[in-house]
Order: sequence, then structure tokens, then C-alpha cells
Amino acid sequence: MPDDGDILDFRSDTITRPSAGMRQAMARAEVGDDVFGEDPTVRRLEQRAAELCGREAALLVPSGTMANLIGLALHCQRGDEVILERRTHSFSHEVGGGAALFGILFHPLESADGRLLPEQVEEAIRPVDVHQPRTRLVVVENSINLAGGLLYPFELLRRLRQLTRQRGLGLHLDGARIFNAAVASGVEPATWAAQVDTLSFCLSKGLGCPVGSLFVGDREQVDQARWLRKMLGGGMRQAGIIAAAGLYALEHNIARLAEDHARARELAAGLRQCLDERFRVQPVETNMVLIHTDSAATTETTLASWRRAGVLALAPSPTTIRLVTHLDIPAAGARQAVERISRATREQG
Ligand code: TLP
Repeated sequence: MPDDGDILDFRSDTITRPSAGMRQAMARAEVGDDVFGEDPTVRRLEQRAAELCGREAALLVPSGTMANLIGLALHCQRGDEVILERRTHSFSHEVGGGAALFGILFHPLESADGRLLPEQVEEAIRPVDVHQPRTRLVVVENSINLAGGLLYPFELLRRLRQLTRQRGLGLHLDGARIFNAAVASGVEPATWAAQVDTLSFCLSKGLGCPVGSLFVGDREQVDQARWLRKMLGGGMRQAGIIAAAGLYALEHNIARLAEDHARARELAAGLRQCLDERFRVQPVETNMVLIHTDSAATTETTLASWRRAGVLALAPSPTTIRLVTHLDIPAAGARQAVERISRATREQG
């Protein structure tokens, strides 16, 4: 296996380390006690995030998980139900926090590709009936992580918005990778954000920050979110240090996401050439390559052989392999990964 410095790590875009420029911005940050609302850098970041999303306000929180949890708790009372696709991160990868901490029921639906269809939602909305929980919220994700970074089509979101409005439901968007979605689709974050009641996005994924997510919505929602953040233990003090990283990322690291997307396409094209019929490489829409395998054993042996060759990937399910491109993958990284994988495949076969 190549030494540490030579490993190509495609496990996630969360693994990036802050760049020199970002570290300088963090070191210079003006700070104060943010629980008292006195950190000027946090305030600037929150204003900038609200502005980029075309919404009234935003709140810095430690993680995407907390931002989504706040979204659930803001829209639902105990015993209320939220509709989402089964691959949605807040259902599948956030430890059931909505249920455990706020008594919220999850109603997961299954679609072909992780995209929730308005017709499915309509059918799943509970009738007003004393025996049944009340449907309160729909959660969608863009891009859809566990579907391989697929985009949520804008027209679909618009129709979902109409439906949720008609039926008096909230609509929360987990936009952990909304900037990837915006760059790939050409639809601005503010245009996506105008279609939902609340949204969250992450600084610590493609944007390259060490920590932080934003919860975004109307002023009243964000005021309430501040209470929920404190309740969840997410009130931070001199958080300007991380907010400065966020401001730096919003300025320098959005447009370059197109490079990650190009690298993911390059990686997918190369892998299609060198992998055999046990693998199906899904078309790439953003910064992820999702490969469907014929069995859990294939997944396991493949990940192990790639690891030995110096390429790290993850298996989000027993029969899928995910590779994510990001800031810390060098320009030649996709080509090198394909070369290493081809060599490993030849040596095995
Ligand atoms: N995703 C991580 C893992 O948890 C799987 C990853 O490596 O992709 N929403 C979406 C769509 C996410 O992909 C993630 C993290 C989150 C929320 C949670 O964010 P954090 O990790 O900041 O709590």
C-alpha cells in the first residue's frame, strides 16, 4: 500500500483539511461570545448565508445533523409525522434523532432513485383522523447523498412545494451539498431556497471547512432555531474562528466545485472501462461516483483491494461503493485512481 501522503482518499468530501488561506482567515478572525450574540464574524457568516439563500436569516450550528434535527423539531410536535424517501440522510444516517429526542415519527417512502415524487407524498399524507398521527413535514435532500449525489430536479421540488402548501405541510430541504447542486444544475441556491420553508447546508463537505452548517429560514424560524440549538448543546462561544473558515469557503470554494464534478465524471468514465460486469457505474451528476455491485462479497473484496492499491472508498450499503471527489484530491487524482484500480484488477485476474 502507498504511504499515507500518497493515498487517494475518496471516502467523503468531509475529509478535507483546511487550506493555508482558510487557516489564515481563521487565525485572524475577530471573535466574541456567540451565545450572547457578540461574535461579529459569526454574525457576518449568518448574514452572508441568508443573503446567498435569499432568505431572512441563518444560524450557524456545529453539524448538518443538528441543522436537520432543528428543522424536524421546528416543524413537528411530539407524535407528528414526517414524510421522506428512505435514503434521505436525516432518516438513514442521523441516528433517528428526530424520534429519540423529539418524539417525531418517520414515514419513509421508497422511490427508484431517492427522489421523492409529489404523487407518492400525496398518497402518504394521513387523513385527519383521531386514530392517526398528523403529517406535518416533508424532507427532501439536494444533492441526494445515498443516491450517489443525484440532483433533485427543480420542477419536482416546485410541484412538491405546491402540494405541501395546499396541504398545510412544512417542507425542509437538507441542502448539505446545495452548492454542488447549484453549480451542477445552474439553479442558484436562492432559487432552491425560495421553494422550501427551511433549509440547511454544510460548510464541512465540498466547501472544505473543518466544521459547521447553517440553518436557514425566516427570521422567526431562525429565532426559534437558536433556542433549539441551545437545547441541543450546540451554543458555541468564540465561534468566529470557524465562521471565518465559512466566510472564506463561501468566497473561494463554490465556483471550483465544478472541478470536483469534472473529476467525478472522469473517474466514472475510467472505472467503466476497467471494471467487469459485476459492477455498474451510475451516471454522475455532481461530485459522487456510485457503483452498484453484484454482491456484498464483491463490495468487500473490491474495497480491500483498492485500499491496498492506495485508493479509499466507502460502501454506503452492502452492494454499493461510493467515491467522492473534493478539494484535497489532486488534479491528476482521478486518472491516478483509475490507473491504480486497473493495475489491481489485472493483478487479481
Ligand atoms: N454525510 C456524511 C456521512 O454521514 C454519510 C458523508 O460522508 O456523506 N445531510 C447529508 C446529505 C449528508 O451527506 C450529511 C453527512 C449530513 C446531512 C450530516 O452532516 P454532519 O456530518 O455534519 O452531521
